[in-house]
Amino acid sequence: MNLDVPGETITAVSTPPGEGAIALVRLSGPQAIAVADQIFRGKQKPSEAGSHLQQFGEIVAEERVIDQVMLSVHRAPASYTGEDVVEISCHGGVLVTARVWEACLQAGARAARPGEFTERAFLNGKLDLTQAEAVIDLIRAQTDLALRSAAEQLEGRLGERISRLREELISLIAHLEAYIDFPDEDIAPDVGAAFLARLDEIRAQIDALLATADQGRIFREGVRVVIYGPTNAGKSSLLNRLLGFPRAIVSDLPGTTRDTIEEAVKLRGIALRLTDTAGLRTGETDAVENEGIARTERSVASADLLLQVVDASAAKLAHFAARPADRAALLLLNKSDLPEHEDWKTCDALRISCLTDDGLAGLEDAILSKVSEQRWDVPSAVAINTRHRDCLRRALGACDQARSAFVQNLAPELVAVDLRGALQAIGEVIGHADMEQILDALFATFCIGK
Ligand SMILES: Nc1nc2c(ncn2[C@@H]2O[C@H](COP(=O)(O)OP(=O)(O)OP(=O)(O)O)[C@@H](O)[C@H]2O)c(=O)[nH]1
Ligand SMILES: [Mg+2]
Repeated sequence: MNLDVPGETITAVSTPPGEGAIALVRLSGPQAIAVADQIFRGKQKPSEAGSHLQQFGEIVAEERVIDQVMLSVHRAPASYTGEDVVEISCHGGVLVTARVWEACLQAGARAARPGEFTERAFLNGKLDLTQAEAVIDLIRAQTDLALRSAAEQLEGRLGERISRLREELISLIAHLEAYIDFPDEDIAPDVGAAFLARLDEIRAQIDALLATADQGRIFREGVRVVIYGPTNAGKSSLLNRLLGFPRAIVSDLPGTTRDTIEEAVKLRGIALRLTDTAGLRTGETDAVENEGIARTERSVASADLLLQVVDASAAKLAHFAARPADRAALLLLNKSDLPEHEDWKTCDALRISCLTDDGLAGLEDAILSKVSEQRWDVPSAVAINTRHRDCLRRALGACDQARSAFVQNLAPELVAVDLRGALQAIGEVIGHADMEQILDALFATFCIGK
């Protein structure tokens, strides 16, 4: 990718493919208005039109009228990308839209890559990187919370916190450099203590941001709820019940489900990602089952909440107890329509029946109360994504190294090297570093036209 501000004019259909009442074709770049002048016939030429005003007209290519459109010019720098932008709202037929877009290409624009408009906005300083990421989160948001979190990120809340952290680190480094320049002076003990206190404050702030990582994932994807247990316990039946449609095959043959099955569902407004897994069993298994069980174990390991399902009409199995202790979990005694096996008589757990729906309302309550217990439903202003977490973890590691170098009385130069490492890693969150690869990877996940 070219990190210089690109000189080419790009164009894309910014609305989703398919038929709609209106489609939007966008142009951005130094020639955007000249391209529009060539293909638009209206009262005014786009180059003579005021900025941010819409006007009615026709798109004409090779002397033929393609469509009647509304066109607006957004002059640099007051536009989404910071460049000259032209937006053409045409009729939303697939063919018509393609023709308008092709007319833009023929008049000298080139097809935009996914995310290129937002990339230009970033390169022109219109957005920091966290805001650019918020754009895609906003587009993809499936829940109210995800939408709110993305909107706050787009407003720059996360970027502000990261910028403040950077400023504090820069001032800490400047402080150290005073000692590098005057090597004969020892660092006075009270100065040293103040330095450590400031460094610890920075570490605490990074830690606090890191703690929002799970929250961010849950906003974006929903709470991961994994149904697991022995074969034939009724796990797939439960998935189907919670979804409200027969997604998974149910049968009385043990080992029916061999792969993990994942579906999104909203439980009274809270987004869940429900996973049904291959039943755990001991004894003779084939290669496919082994892979299924390995997948089950991976799902269990990444679950936010486990629903352990057992058949309460049958004896407790030897491997029943096997479940991670560090995870929120609910034990469900299924098949409560059948006589209960005496192994479960003293067991204090939810009793449900996927056959009669008995106890399922109580199960929903229990899931929701677990969700609020874990505070997964609490909206917070900022929540970081995986990329941010990676940068912040590196920053924290570098701060720790700086701290131990300082405590060991190593040369201030060495402490400063570690702090610069932390500064670099934190800067990557908002795009303050040399990071072509990160940018390429990030913008490639966008849709074309954004
Ligand atoms: N009586 C009764 N039968 C049930 C209930 N829930 C499930 N079943 C039956 O139990 C059998 C197994 O159900 P599944 O949902 O396929 O069980 P599973 O845990 O997904 O099984 P595997 O995929 O093989 O691990 C089927 O015959 C279901 O009809 C229940 O609440 N009561
Ligand atoms: Mg199953």
